[in-house]
Amino acid sequence: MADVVLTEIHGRVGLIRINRPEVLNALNNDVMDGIGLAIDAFEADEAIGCIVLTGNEKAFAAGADIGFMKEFGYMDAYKTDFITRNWERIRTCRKPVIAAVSGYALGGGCEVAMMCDMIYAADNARFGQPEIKLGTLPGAGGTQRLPRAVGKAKAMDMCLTGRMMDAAEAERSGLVARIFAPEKLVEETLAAAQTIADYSLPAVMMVKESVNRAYESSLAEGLLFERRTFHASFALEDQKEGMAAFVGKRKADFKHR
Ligand code: DAK
Repeated sequence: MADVVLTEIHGRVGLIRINRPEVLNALNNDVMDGIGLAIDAFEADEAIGCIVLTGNEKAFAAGADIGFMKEFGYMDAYKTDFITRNWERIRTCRKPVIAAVSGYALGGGCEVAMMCDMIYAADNARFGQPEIKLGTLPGAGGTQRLPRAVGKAKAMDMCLTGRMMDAAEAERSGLVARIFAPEKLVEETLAAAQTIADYSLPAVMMVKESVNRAYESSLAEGLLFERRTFHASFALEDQKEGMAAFVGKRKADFKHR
């Protein structure tokens, strides 16, 4: 059986590829465990500064594996903490994770993309939360992250009708950061990830932590968190190097300290 999750290293970027093309990359425990293990390894590796999660040209992931969950009862789901155990690892990663989405990102696939720090999409990308058509609802953050990304009106529309949003609408609505041609998606995402990975890793982690606060606290609390983190950045060797390099009109040589 082929590995359902593949990894590659490109410079300071760790690439994770979901690999179940026969079922449009439907997500099961093996896939989610594989993504978690890959993140564990890239997070522990000092030589990695940014992570990219992708699928193939036809599908990022068409959702959780429907065949696997169709016979589940409430007790099975509750007692085994269904999917939650291995679905939270992307959220807890402290290095930036970029989703590179081509083709379908539906249900759990859309939710996994939204767990990442940002989404770059191919122009053929289709996003949706079609769980309503299956008699259920998004269970991995879709009803929470989608309204934060696209606003209540579009989130309600997507979750209640189960319709798909194309890449242009997703970018217009704030779900997607940038759009590329499908054949350029991974290359361009890796290039952006490399740019991020070449900056000071602790500064990058502070930016990620600080922006995420915007979602989880009031403006006053978020501003205080940002201010304290900004102050803390003056303890970085890389801050001294970055500013000295600017004044000296040379390229900064960050040591990630
Ligand atoms: N699961 C299993 N198999 C899938 C699949 C899925 N989600 N999506 C597609 N496949 C399989 C198809 O069954 C088909 O297999 P064969 O018939 O060839 O054996 C193969 O992939 C190719 O699919 P199609 O023949 O259907 O391809 P089309 O191009 O005609 O259509 C499609 C593409 C994406 C429109 C269609 O496949 C589709 O509607 N797929 C289902 C999309 C969907 O409903 N996704 C949401 C699933 S529910 C949780 C976390 C997450 C979740 C739940 C809980 N917790 C943390 C608690 C998530 C739930 C979901 O995602």
